[in-house]
Formats: sequence, C-alpha cells, structure tokens
Amino acid sequence: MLSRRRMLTMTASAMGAVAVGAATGNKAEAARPRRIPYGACVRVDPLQKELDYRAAIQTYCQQITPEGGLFWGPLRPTRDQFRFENADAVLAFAEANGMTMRGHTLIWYGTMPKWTDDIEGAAEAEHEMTTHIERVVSRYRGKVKTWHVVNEPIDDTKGDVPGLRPNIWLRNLGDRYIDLAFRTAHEVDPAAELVINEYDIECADGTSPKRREVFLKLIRDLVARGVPLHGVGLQGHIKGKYEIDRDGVYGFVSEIRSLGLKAHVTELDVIDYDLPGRIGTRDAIVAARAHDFLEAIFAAARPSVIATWGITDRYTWVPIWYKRRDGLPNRPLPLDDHYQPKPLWNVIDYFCNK
Ligand code: 9MR
Repeated sequence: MLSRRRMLTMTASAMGAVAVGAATGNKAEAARPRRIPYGACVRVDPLQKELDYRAAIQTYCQQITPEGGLFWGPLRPTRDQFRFENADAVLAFAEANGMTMRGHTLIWYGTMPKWTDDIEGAAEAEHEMTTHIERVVSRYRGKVKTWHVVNEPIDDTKGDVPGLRPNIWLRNLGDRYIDLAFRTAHEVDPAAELVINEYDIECADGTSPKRREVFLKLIRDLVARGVPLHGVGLQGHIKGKYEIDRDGVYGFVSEIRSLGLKAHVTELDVIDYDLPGRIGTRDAIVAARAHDFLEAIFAAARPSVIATWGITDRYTWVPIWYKRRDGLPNRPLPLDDHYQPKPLWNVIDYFCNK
C-alpha cells in the first residue's frame, strides 16, 4: 500500500523534521511571523466539559471553527430563530486564547432545516439567503475574518463531468446563487476574506480530475464576473486508500494562484476506512497521504492555513460514514483518542513551519 521507498522519503523529510511526540505548535511558535496557522474544527460539548480537549486545542491551534454551530440546521431551527450560542462559545474560547475563529459555513446543501423546503421562487429564496448572511456575518464582523461562504458547490460524479450540486438555492435562483452569496457577504463585511470550499479534488481515483475541472471553471467564471472571492478551500478529506494525484493538485493550486486567489487547507483528515488495521502501518499511510497532499500544494503556493476537521480521533465525523469493517476505531486526525500526537501531526507541523 505504501512502498518502503515512499516511507523512507517521507521519513527523511517531514517525519524527521520534528521529534515524534513533540507538541511544537504552541503559542510561542504562533508568534513567529512565518508560521502558517494550524487550525481545527471544534465541538462545544467537550470544549466545555473536557480539560484534555481544551488543553489540546490550546496547545496546538492558532485558529478554530465551530464544527456545526453555524450550519443552518442547528442555527436556524425555525425561520425566525438564530441560535448563536454554539458559535459564540467557540468565539469566546478563541478570543480568550489568542486564536482566531473561522466561519464555516454560510451556504451549504447539508443540514438544512425542514422549513427551508418550503422556500419557493426567486424572490423568497433571495430574501432568505441575504437575510441569513446579513445576520450571521454582521454578528461576527471584525471578529471572524475568514468565511467559507459557499461550501461544496460541485456535485458528486458518477463517472460523468458533474454539474452544480442541487440545493434549494440552485433550484430557486439558478447558478447566480453563488454570486449572490459572495456579494452579500462582501457588502456586510468588506474586510472579510471570502472562500469557496470543496472536497474530493486530490485523489488518484479517477473522480478528482472531473471535479477539479468543474470547480476550476466555476472559480474562473466567478473571478471573471468580479465576484468578491479571495480564497479557495481544499477540504482535504483524503481517501486513504488512494495515492494523491500530486500533479493534479499542483496544477489546481497553480491555477488558483495565477487567478490571484489564496489556497486554504480547510478540513484535512485521512479516511482510514479501508487501510490496514495495524496502527503503526495505518498511521504511517495516513501521514504519508497528508504529506503528499501538502507537498503538492506547497510546490504551487504556501496555503493561508492548514486546518484539520477535528483534532483528536476521539471526536471525528469519519465513523458516521466510514466505520471500519473490522470494528477498530478510525484514526484520521493528528492526535489519537488520548490526545497523543501521531505521525500526521509531525507532517502538519513540518509544513506549518515551511
Ligand atoms: O463534521 C460534521 C459532522 O459533525 C456533521 O454531522 C456533518 C453533517 O453533515 O457535517 C460534518 O462536517 C462536514 C463539513 O461541514 C463539510 N465537509 C464535510 C464534513 C464532513 O462530513
């Protein structure tokens, strides 16, 4: 699965760069001007109840984002409600610890509350979308400096070249919904950095090239229309079974850069569903995949952030969809379920300092 040569190459570069087990992403390092911030999405429950979880976030992160608190589902249980408690708690923790909070996400097809099914027609859709963005972005104006404005706009591919992913906005507004989301966010907070975020563009499994192609076309069109877009998020939910399509990633980020946009690594983790069970082998493959992904990105441009989707294997979305058949717990993240750094952390730390 991972050739001995690959393991050795990686050991010599990333893995050898820092002592395994060292937690080097602390605040002193964060003060160094050139370190790329490391970030993670966080869950409020353990943030409030678990000392070890808090300590891990404090030790490693310079940036955090609420994992779900800004999804429409929990935020907007009814048309009139905005429940900011979750995101506010994450922001308070960030501010108390000298970190920034990233906004995830304003427009996404996922976790939409039932009442939004009733949104009908362009006028109502535009009203609901702009009201939402105005309320959320204005609440955090000057505090949340980066927003994932539109999340996962490209549909999955069934072998074909995918189109835009169906959602209530596309249905009611057509593809101009993306322009509208960005323009509204920009009007509300002109200083905010606005990002479009997408997954499955890095794997050598045959699907990524098609998704990259469509995503790039969308990005080029947005830039050509003068839409206030500043960055492109490569989520990086890497499918561990496959090699990284290094040339594809390099070409993609090069083009992002030539369009004057920044690359962001927004949701890195390695889906270890079908990797070998043995922990040493599995962790090495996970680290190698992330290494190859980050190396290909860095060859084209230094990203603005390297963020993982969670920090510890104890709290990860991966088993929701990718529970292992052998019953072993998933290990997709930089710290294990006892908050010990894994080889993946060393890779991330190495690239943050690069
Ligand atoms: O991690 C999130 C998980 O807790 C939620 O249940 C899930 C809802 O669909 O969304 C997860 O986060 C997703 C993120 O917002 C967008 N990219 C994919 C992430 C994993 O599904």
